[in-house]
Order: sequence, then structure tokens, then C-alpha cells
Amino acid sequence: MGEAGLSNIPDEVLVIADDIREMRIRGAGRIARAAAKAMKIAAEKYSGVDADDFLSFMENVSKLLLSTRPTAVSLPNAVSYVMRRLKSAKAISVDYLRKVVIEVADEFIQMSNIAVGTIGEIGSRLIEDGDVVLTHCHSTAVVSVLKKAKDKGREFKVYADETRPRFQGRITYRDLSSYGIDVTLIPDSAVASVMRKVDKVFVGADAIASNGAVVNKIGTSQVALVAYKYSVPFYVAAETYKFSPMTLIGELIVIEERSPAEIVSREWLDKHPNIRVFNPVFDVTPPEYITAIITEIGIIPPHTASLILTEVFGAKSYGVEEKPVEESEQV
Ligand code: RUB
Repeated sequence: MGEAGLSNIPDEVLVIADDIREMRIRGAGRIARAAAKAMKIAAEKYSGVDADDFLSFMENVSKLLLSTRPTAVSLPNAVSYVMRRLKSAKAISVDYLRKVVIEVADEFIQMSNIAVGTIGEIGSRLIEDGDVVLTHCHSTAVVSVLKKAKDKGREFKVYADETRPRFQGRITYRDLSSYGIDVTLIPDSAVASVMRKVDKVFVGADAIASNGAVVNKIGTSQVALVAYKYSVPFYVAAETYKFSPMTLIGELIVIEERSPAEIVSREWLDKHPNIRVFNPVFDVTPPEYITAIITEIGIIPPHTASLILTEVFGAKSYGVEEKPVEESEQV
């Protein structure tokens, strides 16, 4: 977005957008809640009086938030959750529209937090005494499952892989160990060698396509492949707003690529200017490798993802303009 579009966006909103882009706010669920919070702040701080101007201001805020990271579908889903209700509200006054944004943003945040708690409750039922669990990256939904299992007194151990290059596995380690869960950090390269001791794998999701494929942190599909080879159940814990409605109409999920400096240091890059680095930060796990997806509305097999999409988002909610075919093509 050009400077003009940013000029009247409040600093707090710009800071949230930057925090998402630079991964100080990360993880699909937190990104979605932060986006909703940013929209609420934007509405609260808006000082104009014209309802149409308010709408274009909120469109600009949406564009800014959507430009931060491309993969986690929770972000556009959160933004359109608010924008859809704003657009369908009667433009009585800016005060009224502001109230709509604030209420709907709060509603999304609350719904999201409840979903994570419900997934924890449902997912914890899959953990049995003596289980050894493996997880990849840092997922609030997976942490919720494991903490809930601990609350219920289940005795289990966790392997958290490091998740290079950004080491989100260390966040998982800290979260779980501070909760009294028996957790061991392993390098990503040790996944195959520990898998024979593992009973269940749990990972989160950034996006779920209508065919049940799961997009999550780079390395997830390798973990899934190894789990499949050793017949270890592979569970995905994901709120329903991680399902991508646009995949139902053929849109692909964009896999974010980040700076080479996340893989090797800037100094090293300067010394080796011709080095080529590829840093995709998510990958796609096909539905064949996924045992089940744990959502807040129940545990579903991956191939039923399209039903969740039509159930939760409604058949006509994908933002596709309805157009008849040209007259000459009509039958
Ligand atoms: C985070 C990541 C997480 C999912 C699910 O990637 O891939 O596994 O977002 O997390 P990044 P949650 O660190 O690049 O944002 O369950 O917290 O939504």
C-alpha cells in the first residue's frame, strides 16, 4: 500500500502490522486475534464523520493487515469476519459503524480463544497414560491440548523439535516445561530416529485446503511422512477459521518465502554474495498422511474439510462475484 493509504492509520495499528510481518506476533491464531484487535483500535481511533470515508479507511486498514504475511488463512478470515459485518451494517453514522467493528472484532477474539480451549479439551481425550508425543513448531492449539491432558493428570512425554530456522520449538519447550510437562528438545534431523518411540504426533495449522491438505510450518510434511512410515497417528489441531474458503473455488494457498538471513547470517551472506538460499517457511502435508483434524466443532477426517467450509463459511461466502456467462456462451 502507498504512503497515502497509510497516512491516517493510527500508529498502534502500524505497530501491530509490523509485529506480524517481523514475526514478533506469530502463530496463525495469534495473528488472527492481533488483526481483529488492530481493526478494533483503528475504529476506536477514527476521528472522521463520514460513513463512506470510514468504510474506505477500514478497507485500507484491512489491506495493510492482509499484506503482512501471506500464508495463514486465519488472517484474511479474521479480517473478512469483521469487514463483512461492517459492510452489511446500515451506515447510519460513523459512531454506529465504529460500534459494529468494535463488537465484531471482540466477538472474533472471544470466539477464537474459546475455540483454542475447546480444541484443548477435545484433543486431550486422545492422550493416554504412557504416551510419547512429538510436536513441530509452536502451536497454541497443540499446547492447549497438551496442557489440558496434563490438567487431567495424564502421564506423557513430549518431544519438541527445534523447528529451524526460527526455532519455534524452543517456545514450545518453554511453554510445556513451565507447565510441568515432561518435554525434550530435539534437532529437526532427529525426528526419524525418535519416531519409533513416538505414539502420536500433534501439529497446528496455518491453513487447511478444501481437500484436507494442511499447510503448516516448514518441515511438517517431513514429520508426517516419517510418522506415516512408522504408522504413528498424525493429528492436526486447528480452529475452523484456519480452513481456507477460497480453496473451494480453486485458489491456491501462497507459501511464504522469507529472507536468506534467517538461514545464514548477514555477514556470511556478505562474504558469499553469490550464494543462493531458498527459505520457504511453510509446507503442505497431503491428507493421506493425516489421521484426523481436531477442531472446536469436533474431530474430523481430513477429507471432510469441504463440509466444514460450507458449514462454517456458508456456500456463498467466498467473495466471488456472481456473473452469468456471456450471452453467446449461454446454453
Ligand atoms: C507458526 C506455525 C504454527 C501454526 C499454528 O508459524 O506454523 O504451527 O501457525 O499455530 P510462524 P497456532 O511461527 O511462522 O507464524 O495453533 O498457534 O495458531
